[in-house]
Amino acid sequence: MAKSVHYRACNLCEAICGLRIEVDDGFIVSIRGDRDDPFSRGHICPKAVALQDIHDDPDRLKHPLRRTAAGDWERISWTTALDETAARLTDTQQNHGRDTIGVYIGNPAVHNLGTMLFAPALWRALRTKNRYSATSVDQLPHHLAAFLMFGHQLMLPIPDVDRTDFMLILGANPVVSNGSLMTAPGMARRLEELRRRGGRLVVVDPRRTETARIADRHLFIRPGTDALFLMAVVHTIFNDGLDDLGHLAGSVASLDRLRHLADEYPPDRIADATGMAANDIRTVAREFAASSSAVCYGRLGVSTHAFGSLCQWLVNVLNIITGNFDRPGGAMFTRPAVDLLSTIGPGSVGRWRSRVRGLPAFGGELPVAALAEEILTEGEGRIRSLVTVAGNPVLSTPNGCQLDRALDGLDFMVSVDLYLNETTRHAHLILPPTGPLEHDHYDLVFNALAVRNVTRYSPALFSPDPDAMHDWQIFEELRRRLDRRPMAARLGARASAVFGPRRVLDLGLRTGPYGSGFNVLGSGLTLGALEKFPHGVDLGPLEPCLPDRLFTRDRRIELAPDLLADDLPRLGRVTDGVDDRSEEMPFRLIGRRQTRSNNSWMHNFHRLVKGRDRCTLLLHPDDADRLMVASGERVTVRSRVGEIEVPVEISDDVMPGVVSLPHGWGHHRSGVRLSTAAGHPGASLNDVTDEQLVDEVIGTSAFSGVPVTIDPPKRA
Ligand SMILES: Nc1nc2c(c(=O)[nH]1)N[C@H]1C(S)=C(S)[C@@H](COP(=O)(O)OP(=O)(O)OC[C@H]3O[C@@H](n4cnc5c(=O)[nH]c(N)nc54)[C@H](O)[C@@H]3O)O[C@H]1N2
Ligand SMILES: Nc1nc2c(c(=O)[nH]1)N[C@H]1C(S)=C(S)[C@@H](COP(=O)(O)OP(=O)(O)OC[C@H]3O[C@@H](n4cnc5c(=O)[nH]c(N)nc54)[C@H](O)[C@@H]3O)O[C@H]1N2
Ligand code: SF4
Ligand SMILES: [Mo]
Repeated sequence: MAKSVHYRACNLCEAICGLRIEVDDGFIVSIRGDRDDPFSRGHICPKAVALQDIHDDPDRLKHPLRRTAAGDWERISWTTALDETAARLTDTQQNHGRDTIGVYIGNPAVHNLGTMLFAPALWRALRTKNRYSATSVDQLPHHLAAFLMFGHQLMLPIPDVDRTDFMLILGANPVVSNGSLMTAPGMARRLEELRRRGGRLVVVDPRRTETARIADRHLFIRPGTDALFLMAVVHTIFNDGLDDLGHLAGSVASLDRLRHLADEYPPDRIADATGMAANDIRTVAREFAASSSAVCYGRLGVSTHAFGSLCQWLVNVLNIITGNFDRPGGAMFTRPAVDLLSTIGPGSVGRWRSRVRGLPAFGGELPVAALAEEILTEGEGRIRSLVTVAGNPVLSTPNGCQLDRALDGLDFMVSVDLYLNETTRHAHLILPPTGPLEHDHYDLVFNALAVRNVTRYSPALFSPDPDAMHDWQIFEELRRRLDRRPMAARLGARASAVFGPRRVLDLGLRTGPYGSGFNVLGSGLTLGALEKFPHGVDLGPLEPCLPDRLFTRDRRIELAPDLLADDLPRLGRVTDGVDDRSEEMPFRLIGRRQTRSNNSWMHNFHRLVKGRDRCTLLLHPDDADRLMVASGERVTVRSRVGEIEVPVEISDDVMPGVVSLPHGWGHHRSGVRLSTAAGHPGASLNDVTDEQLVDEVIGTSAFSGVPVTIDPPKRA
C-alpha cells in the first residue's frame, strides 16, 4: 500500500479541529493540524494523537463478549449477542413493565453521526421513561433556559468570540477544555486576538485557571453563588439605567417583572455570600454595558451547579438587556447546514417524574442523579435491566460507588462500548462498535454550536474488519428485533436504515438552509458537493435572525419564566448566609479539566498519561498550613457519601476553603480491561460527589462546591 494523506475532523471534543493524517502501508505515520482547514487553521491539542492510540489499542474490544458464570468473558457471534440482548430486554419488559428498562447514553454518542441518527429509533422502540444521559451532568440548564426563553431547547446562543470587545466568562476554562457550547478550535489564540484588538477578558472562577491567567481580570467567587453575582450585575445595569434592548426592544416579554426581581439583589447585599467586592461587581456591570459589544458566557462550572438553571437564564438575560443578543460581538444563533431545530422537538419539562425522588423529566430524559436509586429501590417500576451506550457513569455521575453497587444487582445489562471500563465491567453483554477512524463522520451537533457557520464531512480512514458493526448498525439490528410499534412507524425507521447515515445526512444537507437557493458552492449543498472540500467549508459569520427564529408562541423572548422566577426564594437562602453544612464540612470541592484528559477515557494511552500523577487535590497554602500537610502528602477527602485518598498539590490558584480535583480517574476497580490506565489509577472525584445535591428546578447534578472535609495523613 502506498502513502496517503487524509483530512478529517477530530471527534474527541467539541472543537472539531481539522486533522491531517498520514498513513503508510495501513499504519498511521503522523497526525497533525490541518493548516488548510478554514476554521481550525492548523490548531490541535495533545489529545488528537489519541485517535491513533484508540485505533491501535490492544485493549479495544473488537468482538461481542458475554460474561460467563465464572466471571470471565467469552467471545460470541453478533447474531447470538443481538438475539440474546433483544430476548433479555423483551423478557424484562413483558414480565415487569416497559419502564423497568433503563438507558444511559454517554458523551461520545454526540460525537458519532451514526449514533445521533439511529439511536433515537431504538429508544422509541423501547418506550421506557427511564432514559438518562450525560446531559444532566452537563448542559441541561442551557436547554431549559433556551426552552423557556426562546421556545426551543436547541436554540443555544453562541458567544461571538471572534468579534466581541468584552468577554465575561463564568465557570469555564476554554483554554484547557477547548470550549463547550462554543465550538471554536484554538480558543487560546482567539482570546489572545480579542485582547490584541483592544478587547477585554474577565474570568469569574473559584480557581485562577489557565484561562484566567490570560485574562485582563480574574475574580474569585465562592462556588455555587454565581446566580447572586449575575443578579447583582443585572441589578446594576437596571439601577444605573444602562439597559438597552437594541433591535429586540419590541421582541421581549416580562421586562418589568425581571426588573422587579433584580431589585432584590444590590451588589452590597450579596457581596459577602459570593466572596466578591461589591465595587468589583459594579465595575464588571458598567464595563460590560459600556463596551461597544460584549458577551457573557457561562459553562460547566455554572451548569452543574445547585442554581445552574438560574445561572444560564441570567447569562442570557445579561446579554439581552445590554443589547448584546443576536448581534455581532454578542451572543448569536448559528445557521448550520443541517437544521436540527426543525427535526428535533422544542422540549418539555416535567411530563413525568422519577419514581423514587420525583425529579422531573426534560425532553424525555430523567436526571442521572436518580439512576442508582431507581435500580436499588424496591417496588413496582424498579429498573431491572440497563442499556448503556458510549458512557462511563460509574466515574462520571455523582456517588459513583452507589451506582457501581446498583449495577451489580441488575437482572441484565448490555453495553455498547469500545472498552471494558468501570461501568461496562458490570454488563452481561458488551457490543463493541467500530472505532472512530473506521466510520464516516459529520458533526451534526458541533457545526450547529460553532462560532462561525461551518460544515465538513470526513470519510472513514480504514475499513473495519468484515465482521465488525458500526454503532448505528447495532442500534438498527436491536430496534428491528424489539420494535413492537405499529407498522407505519417501523417502516419509517426501516427506510432510513436501508439508506444508512450517508443518505440521511445527504437528505439533511439538501433540505437544509444552504441546500438550495442560498448559493455557496455553485449549486446548493449536497453530500457529494461537500466531499469535494476535504478541509471543510466556511459558510460565513453568524448573522442576526431574531425575532423570526423564535419558537415562542408570541415570537417574543420570555425574560422572566415562572419556573425560574419561582426558584428565587431558594436562592434567597444562600444570600442570607444559610449554609448549615459549614461547620461539619468546611471545604467546598470543585472539579478541574486537564489538557491530556477527556472525561474518563483518555487514560489508557501512554502518551497522554505519562509523567507525574495528575489526579491531585489543589489546596490553598493557608489551608495546608492549618492542616499541616505538605505537597505530595496524601489526604482523605470525605463527603456525605464516601471518601477517597489523594495527593495534595499546594497552590494559591484556588480560593481558601476551596479544593479542586479532576474527574474521570479511579481506574483501580477490578475487572476493568484498561492496562495502561491501571498503572495510573488516581481516584474518582465522583466517589465523593453527592447524588442528592441537584439543581432542584431540573435535577442537574451540582458538582460546584460539594461540601467535604479534608483529613490530614495519619502520622505515627
Ligand atoms: N464531578 C464531575 N463529574 C462529571 C463532570 C465534571 O466536570 N465533574 N463532567 C461531566 C461531563 S461534562 C460529561 S460530558 C460526562 C461524561 O461522562 P460519560 O459520557 O459517561 O463518560 P465518558 O468518559 O465520556 O465515556 C466514554 C466512554 O464512551 C466510549 N466511546 C467512545 N467513543 C465511542 C463510540 O463511538 N461508540 C461507543 N459505543 N462508545 C464510545 C469509550 O470507550 C468510553 O468507555 O461526565 C460528567 N461528569
Ligand atoms: N482537556 C479536556 N477537554 C475537555 C474535556 C475534558 O475532560 N478534558 N471535556 C469536554 C466536555 S464533555 C465538556 S462539557 C467541556 C467543559 O468545558 P468547560 O465548560 O470549559 O469546563 P471546565 O474546564 O470543567 O471548567 C469549569 C470551570 O468552572 C469552575 N467552577 C467550578 N465551580 C464553580 C462555581 O461555582 N462558579 C464558577 N464561576 N466557576 C466554577 C472550575 O474551577 C472550572 O474552571 O470540556 C470538554 N473538553
Ligand atoms: S482540541 Fe478537541 S477537537 Fe481539537 S485536537 Fe484536541 S481533542 Fe481534538
Ligand atoms: Mo460534557
